[in-house]
Parts: sequence; C-alpha cells; structure tokens
Amino acid sequence: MSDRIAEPWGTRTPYAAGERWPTRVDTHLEEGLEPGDVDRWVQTASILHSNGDGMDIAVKDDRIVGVRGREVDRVNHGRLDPKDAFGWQANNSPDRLTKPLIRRDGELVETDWDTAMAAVAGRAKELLDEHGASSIGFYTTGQLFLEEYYTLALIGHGGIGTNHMDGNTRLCTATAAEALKESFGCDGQPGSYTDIDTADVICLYGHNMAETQVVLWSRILDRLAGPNPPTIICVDPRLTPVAEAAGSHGIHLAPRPGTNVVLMNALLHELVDNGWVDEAYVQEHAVGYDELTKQLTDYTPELAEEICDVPAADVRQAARAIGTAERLLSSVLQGFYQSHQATAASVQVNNIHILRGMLGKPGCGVLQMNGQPTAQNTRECGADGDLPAFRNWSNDAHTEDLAKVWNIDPMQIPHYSAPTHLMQIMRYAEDGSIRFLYVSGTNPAVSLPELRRIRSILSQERLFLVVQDIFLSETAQLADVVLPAATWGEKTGTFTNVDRTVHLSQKAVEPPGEARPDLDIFIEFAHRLGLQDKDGQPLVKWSTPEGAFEAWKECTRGRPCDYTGLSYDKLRGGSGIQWPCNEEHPDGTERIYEDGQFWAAPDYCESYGRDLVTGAPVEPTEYKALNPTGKAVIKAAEYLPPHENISQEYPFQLITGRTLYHFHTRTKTRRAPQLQAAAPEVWVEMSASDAADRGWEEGDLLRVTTPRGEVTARLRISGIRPGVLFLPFHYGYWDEPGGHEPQEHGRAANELTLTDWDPASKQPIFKTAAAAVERVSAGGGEPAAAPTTTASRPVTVSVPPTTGGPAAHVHEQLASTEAAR
Ligand SMILES: Nc1nc2c(c(=O)[nH]1)N[C@H]1C(S)=C(S)[C@@H](COP(=O)(O)OP(=O)(O)OC[C@H]3O[C@@H](n4cnc5c(=O)[nH]c(N)nc54)[C@H](O)[C@@H]3O)O[C@H]1N2
Ligand SMILES: Nc1nc2c(c(=O)[nH]1)N[C@H]1C(S)=C(S)[C@@H](COP(=O)(O)OP(=O)(O)OC[C@H]3O[C@@H](n4cnc5c(=O)[nH]c(N)nc54)[C@H](O)[C@@H]3O)O[C@H]1N2
Ligand SMILES: [Mo]
Repeated sequence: MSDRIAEPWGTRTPYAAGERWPTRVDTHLEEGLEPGDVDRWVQTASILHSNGDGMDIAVKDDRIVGVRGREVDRVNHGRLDPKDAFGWQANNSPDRLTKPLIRRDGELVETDWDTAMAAVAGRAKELLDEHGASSIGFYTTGQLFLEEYYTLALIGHGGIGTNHMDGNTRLCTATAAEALKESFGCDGQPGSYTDIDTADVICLYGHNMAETQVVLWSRILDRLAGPNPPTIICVDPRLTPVAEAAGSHGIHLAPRPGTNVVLMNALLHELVDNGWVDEAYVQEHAVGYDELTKQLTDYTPELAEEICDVPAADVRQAARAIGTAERLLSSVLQGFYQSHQATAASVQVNNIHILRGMLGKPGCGVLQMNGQPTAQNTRECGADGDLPAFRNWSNDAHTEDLAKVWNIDPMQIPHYSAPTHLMQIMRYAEDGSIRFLYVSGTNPAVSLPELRRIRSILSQERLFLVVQDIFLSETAQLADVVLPAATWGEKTGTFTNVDRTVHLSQKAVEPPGEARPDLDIFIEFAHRLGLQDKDGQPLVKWSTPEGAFEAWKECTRGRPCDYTGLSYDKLRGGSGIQWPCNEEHPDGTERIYEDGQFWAAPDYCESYGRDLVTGAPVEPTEYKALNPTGKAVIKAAEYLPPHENISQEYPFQLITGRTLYHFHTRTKTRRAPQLQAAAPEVWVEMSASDAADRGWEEGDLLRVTTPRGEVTARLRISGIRPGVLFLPFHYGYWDEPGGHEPQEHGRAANELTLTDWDPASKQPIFKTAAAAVERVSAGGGEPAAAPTTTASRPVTVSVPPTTGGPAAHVHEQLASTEAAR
C-alpha cells in the first residue's frame, strides 16, 4: 500500500542500465471494494497527461469503480499516476452535462438534440451562404481520440474548406512539432521511453517531469536508485523535484526565465570548442553545421553567466557531461515551449543530438515532449490546421494526394497559406470576420492568455459559440449552444503518446443522460450540413470509431506515421504499439532515424521550415537548394531579449505552470476529492530572499499585477530563483460562486499573461511576463495551502506535509513479491 498523495512516485523498484524496468502493478478501487468484487476490467490508457500509461477500468454494476495499471504495457509496466488513480471519479460526478443547452433570452436552458443540432448546423449554413468558409472556425483539443480528430479535420479542411482550424495543442506542443519539423523535416519523436533504461546522461529542459509525467519520472528514479545511475541535468528556474535530483546526481542550471537560447548556445559552444562533435555523422547526415559554428562564436559560458545568471563553471560542467556522454537522452517541455524564443531554443536541443550523432540508437533519444494525452493525434490528423498524416500544405502533390484519399477536388482543401493559428483565430473573432466558433474539449476562458480580452471575445453577440464539453466550464457558460459529450471510459477510440505508442481505449460504461461521443456529434454535424464528396456521396463515410480508424489507416499509407499495420484487434489485449507500423514493421518501430535517414526529402517532408526570428515559411525552392537529399537541418539562432521586460513598476518575472495534483482547469481533478484536497486553492511562489527583503512571510495574502489584470493568492516561500514569481494556472472560476469570471479577486493566472507568441510555432508565451506584487494582508502564521511534496515545497517554515490518508491508498504489487508467490 502507498499513500499516493504523500508519495506520488510510489515504491522504488531499482534497476541497472540495460536491465528491464521491473513491473509494479498499481490498483485503486472505490473504498470497501476488493479486486474480486469487480465485474469486468476494460482496457484503456491514461487521459490526464501525455505519458500514455496503459490501464484497465474496473466496472461494477455498470459503473466505473476504479483503475489498475497494465502490467504488460511497454510504457508503464503496471504503474499509475496519482491523477489516473483518482481522476476517474470525475466521470461519475453528479454535475456532468446530460442534455444539450441552448441560449434563450440570455439564459442557457435545456433542450433536445434535434433542436440543438438544427441551431448549430443552421447557423453554420447561413454563414457559409452569406460570408463563405472563412467565417467559420474550429478550436479543438489534445484530449479527444484519433478517430474524432480525423473526422473533424475532414469536415473542416475537406468539407467546409476553412483554413481556421486549430487545437489547444497550439498552447501546448506546437513548438514540439515545429522543432521536429525544423530539424528533421517532419513531426514524430526519434526516441523511445526505453532510452531511459540505458542512457548515461539525461537532460530535462524546462520539463518538470516529476510532476507532469509521474510514471516516466518513476522510471528515472528507479535508475537513480540502481547501480550506475545516470547523470541528471535539469534546466529550470525553480527547485522542482527534477532539480533536486539533478542537485544530487548531476547539475541544476536555474536560468533567468526567457534566456534559454543563450544557455543552449553556450552548451553548443563548449561542445564545438572541446571537439565533442561526431564530425563524420554531421558530415554525412546534416546540413548547416558551418552556420552554427559561426553563430556560436560569442556564446561563451561567461556570456551565459551574464545573461542567464548561471555560473559559467556550471555551464562548463553540464557541457562536459553532455559532450562525453555515451548515451544521451533529452526531453524538452513547457519551460522552453512557452518561454521566449521557444522554437529557437528547442531546436538547439536537436542540434546537440545531431552534433553528437546521438539519434536512432538505444539510450539516445530526443523527446520533444507532448503534454496532453492525445496531442500527437491532433497534429497527425490535422485537427491543428496542418494537413493529415504529415502532408505538407505548401507541396501541391501532397494536397492532390489527400484530395484523392477524400475523393474531393484538391481546390476544396485550403492550402494557399499556412493554417490560421489560434491566437489569430481569436483576433478574427474579435474583429468580426469569424462569426461561428466550434470549441470542443478545451476551456479557453481559463487557459488562454489575457483572459479579460478572451472573455470579451467569446461573449460577443455576433459570435455564435458552440461548446462541446462534459461539464459546464467557464467557456461553456458563454456559449450559444452547449453539446454534452461522452468521454474516456464511455466511448471507444485510439490515441498516441509522445513516443509514438498507439493505445486502444475501450468503452466501459454508458455515458450519463443524453451525452454522446464527440465522434457521433461531429458526424451528425457533417450530415446536417450535407457535406459530400465528388460523386455526391456523404463526405464522412463512417459511423463507428473502428470505421474512422480504418479510413485513417488509408490516409497514412506511405506517410511517416504509417498506421496500416495496426487494427483494433491487434491493439486489444496486449501492450500499446509504436508507429510506423506497416508491412515492413508489423510490430511497430521502437526508434526512427536509426540509419541517419530522415523524412526530410523535399518531396516527402512535412514542412520546409520557417525563419526562426520572423516565422516566415521557407520557400520550396530555397529548401531544395539547402537540403536537396533530405538530411537533418542544423538551424542556428541568436538570442533576442524578451518583448516584455522587467521595469521599476513591474520588477518580477512571472512564470506559470502546473502542480502534480491538478490537470489544467481542474474540470476533472477538482471532482476527485483526494486530488482537490492536496492542492485546494491558488498560491504564489516567491524566493526566501525576496520575501525577507519585504518582510513578508509564508501565508501572507499577496496581489500580483501586470498591465492585463490581477490575481490574489497566498504566499508560498519556495526554492524558486530570486526575482521570479510562480503561479499555478489551474484555478479558474467555475467552482466559485458567480461562475465564469472573477467576482472580487482574480485567481486565474491567465488574468496576467500577455498576448504574444513564438514567431515560428505560434505558441503563446505563458512563461515570461513582467509583474508587480504587493501585500494585501498578513497571513497570521497560517501557511499557504500549497503541496509540500512538489516544487512548491516550503523552504522557510515547517508546514504539515501533504498527505492523502486511507482514501488515497494505492495497492502495489511489486515484481519480486509476484515472483515469490
Ligand atoms: N500534474 C499535471 N501533469 C500534467 C499536466 C497537468 O496539468 N498537471 N498537463 C499536461 C500537459 S498538457 C503539459 S503541456 C505538460 C507540461 O509539463 P511541464 O512542461 O513539465 O510543466 P510546466 O509546469 O508547465 O512547466 C515546466 C517548467 O518550466 C519551468 N520554466 C518556466 N520558465 C522557464 C524558462 O524560461 N526556462 C526554463 N528552462 N524553464 C522554465 C517552470 O519552472 C516549470 O517547472 O504536463 C502534462 N502533465
Ligand atoms: N498560464 C498558463 N496557461 C496555460 C498553460 C500554462 O502552463 N500556463 N498551459 C497551456 C497548455 S500546455 C494547455 S494543454 C492548455 C490546457 O487548457 P484547456 O484545454 O483549456 O484545459 P482543460 O481543463 O484540459 O480543458 C479541457 C476541457 O475539455 C473537457 N473535456 C474533457 N474530456 C472531454 C471529452 O472527452 N470530450 C469533450 N468534448 N470535452 C472533454 C473538460 O471538461 C474541459 O472543460 O492550457 C494552456 N494554458
Ligand atoms: Mo499542454
């Protein structure tokens, strides 16, 4: 047994380099139930992060009553993340949406499906007739299933013909995709989670894996607890659990937020200077090396010390570890993707691997991480605006090929310019050219930057807002029509994690009330619009998830993300399987780019790349000249200062992010009592020296302001670097009296963030803003209610530890006890 709130990573199962990671099967059931009481176990995978942990849902009397990790799954070997152990309770929540809602005289009232869908399709048709396809926008998520994204992409790109389609993956891993496209010509992770089992150096760039991919971090902890542990390098301005591990097993570099490019360039500078470069690999498999070495000249460790405020000696030490590693694994996440110069910095991580020839070999992965469980599919299927199966919108042959798959005219597929990214979609809605916005599985009224502006855009009279959700979120409260969806456990489909592992997630129970799978709702929308192919047949030709999957397989034939060798049957029963999976690789593919061959040839690549400073797409002819044979592309980048800098008025850098116990806007984790109790309300983190300078103490009530708004929160004095504030972004307003906006004090971090994005990936910047902070009142010795087990651990006073008690017990079955049986 383990209290999974007090010990989120559970019991250690140490192993040595090259050994198989031991299994540990975690089970959590409703209080009073034993495994023998369960009627059936239904196969699925995690939906509350991108790790893709395989699990089974326990069903009793047609209700979900718990979960168990899947021992046979390659990803987790039986383990569960605390969010998965407890988060399923949200499915059973009494306040699920069970009927469609429609706005009548300003109020949302219950209605039937026919009325709701007639209103949605009717308004879309009117607008198509009057204003054309560009009056219609779609904004989806990284939390639906592959089958749903593919159907939505077909409707948007192939049927309606709008270029205004994006996913919240824009806020999440647009930079992961862009960095992979820039360096390797195509999205898709080179590495595999099994690289953890053999790596001797593991670098985590702006990635608090301990809190955000708990099971993957457990795998690293088990290596650290075994013989010959790897060296850990952590780049993060906060003292996260990852940084603490790096402190004892490697190096923690805590740069000023927004200076990642300088630090990366300094690391590369040292690799080149010390000859830690695989010249033969670079010569044979890459272009752009000479430009890089020229760019690096000035980026000495001393410059990094000056700009990033990281000791030059630490930079040298980290570079030596990276430069002399035999098997180097890197992972990158929001500390890079949502910070200043996102793509430019992330690409430098790829450059390290190219320079060191550390790709396509065991232990040598780059994980340009995902965050959401199904974000990879949003990107693959084209629900983020890209063309399905990594087709290149600026290559006419690719559009023609796609049109053939869909049996439509190529001219019907918009490809005259890059797809409209989300922040631009919001701008078009603001200025009135987009009149219809269909939002599914995301909560922009809490998750987008500058919320005051977003609320005013979404609540406009002239915008017809459709929201498809499972709860009445802050965004749903602003809608004209709300469509109640079925979710994970209540519908069947597949999804793909960051290391390309495809899992089947099966329906375990009926959805509540009249809630319907997102797939069924999209298909009905298409039919009501009368969308047709060239022969006058319905454009969407499937009516079941498996039908959609089979159609998707055809769409991927011959493309990098080839699914043709997969089927629901093949995915049933065992472990998830990594794409590409086809005739040549019937059991999937552990690592790609094994032979230094990339998907970067001009006629095959997904993208010709962009200018990292201006974001302008590279012209096809330019790309052909630069990279005629499809090698890896080394792209150099110079540092540019952030747009919003600290000043006398706003002297702090504000970063925002996550805590282990909550998922995003908490629509699910708030409804799981164990998780909510662990992190019940918003807090703000500040360093001990900044607090002492002001005479402030743990628990004082502070007001944080930027030119956009204010947030009031209790002070947690944590291990964050001086000059920086941290706010978790999980706390919106739906569970406060009053609903969708702040009544008195703001508490959503995005009241404060700015409208700005990376030029190449168009990912909004959530991690560099200038802020002021003042004290509203003293806390009277009462500490902030922030977790003690995570990056928010208090450093000045002793605070009762975060625990979960009996309700948070997870049963662990360790491999050794199993063998002993
Ligand atoms: N518990 C939990 N897990 C989750 C999620 C969740 O909501 N809760 N969400 C999932 C999703 S969608 C995502 S995208 C991932 C995100 O996972 P992560 O990226 O690991 O999480 P974040 O907290 O957003 O940011 C990571 C770190 O970036 C650091 N950082 C901020 N600014 C900078 C900078 O300028 N430079 C550097 N080097 N570091 C910086 C922060 O201090 C923070 O510790 O998590 C996934 N997993
Ligand atoms: N300040 C700041 N802002 C951030 C970030 C940050 O680090 N800092 N991180 C950004 C990142 S990386 C991300 S991924 C976003 C996340 O931002 P959001 O996507 O807005 O957050 P969620 O709470 O996950 O919203 C998902 C919604 O989908 C609903 N839902 C869940 N399952 C289903 C389903 O099966 N069908 C349907 N139709 N609906 C469903 C949920 O109830 C919820 O309302 O936030 C971004 N915003
Ligand atoms: Mo994300």
